[in-house]
Amino acid sequence: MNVVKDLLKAGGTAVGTSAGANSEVAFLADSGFDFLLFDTQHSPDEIKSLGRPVAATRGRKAVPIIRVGDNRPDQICYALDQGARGIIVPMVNTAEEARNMVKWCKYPFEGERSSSGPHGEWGEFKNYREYMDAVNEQLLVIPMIETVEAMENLEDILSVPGIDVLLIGPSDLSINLDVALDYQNPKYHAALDTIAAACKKAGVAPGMFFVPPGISPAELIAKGYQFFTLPWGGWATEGIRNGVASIKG
Ligand code: 3PY
Ligand code: MG
Repeated sequence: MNVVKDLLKAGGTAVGTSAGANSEVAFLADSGFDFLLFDTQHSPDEIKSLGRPVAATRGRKAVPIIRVGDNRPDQICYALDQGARGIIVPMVNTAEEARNMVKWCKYPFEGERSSSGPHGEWGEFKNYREYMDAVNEQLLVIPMIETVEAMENLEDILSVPGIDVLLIGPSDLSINLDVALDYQNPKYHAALDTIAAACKKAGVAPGMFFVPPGISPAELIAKGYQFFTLPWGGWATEGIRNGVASIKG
């Protein structure tokens, strides 16, 4: 019911791309990506404007995931109500913040999510309890690790039940490690390795919001990373150019 969840559990790699309210969502969701990441922290999109684009993923491969602007119950509730099948929260620095995130993502009695009826694509259920249990099980809960404080609390954060992916904010992490945007710095790579090792021990998938310049997807996968986004524009342009050239010569 959630291909990303199944992929990660099987030790595979989930590759997604960024999408927004004005993206060609149906096209992107059928292009082979495992998930589409709708960002509301660093984009002009408001969470409540994402209902239509998220609905456009229904029946298609890619799972819609929304990044909210802050770790707040209202923001997480709005994103879930748009039909998100995964929630990303930025700057989760402590175990308590991670516990709150999980609590606001899950229906009772695993959490405190408020009900407004089924939203999104979760399948058919005998009754509402079965639906809520399925969503609690299938929803991707993805806190972001972006600060030194979060690095110091890494194991505590990872011990919180219900976390599927621990997602690095590549630029914020580099800034907070005082190696701003220096993605080749040994200190940066040491942090990536520490996070990957801690995730492996905890049975949580390590992820990167985007693949930083100068680091290849293969390098990330070799480090154990299982979840990241890649830009799609170059591939689309090349494919369309080839298609048009095949007709016009
Ligand atoms: C970061 O690089 O810090 C992110 O959160 C990606 O937007
Ligand atoms: Mg960030």
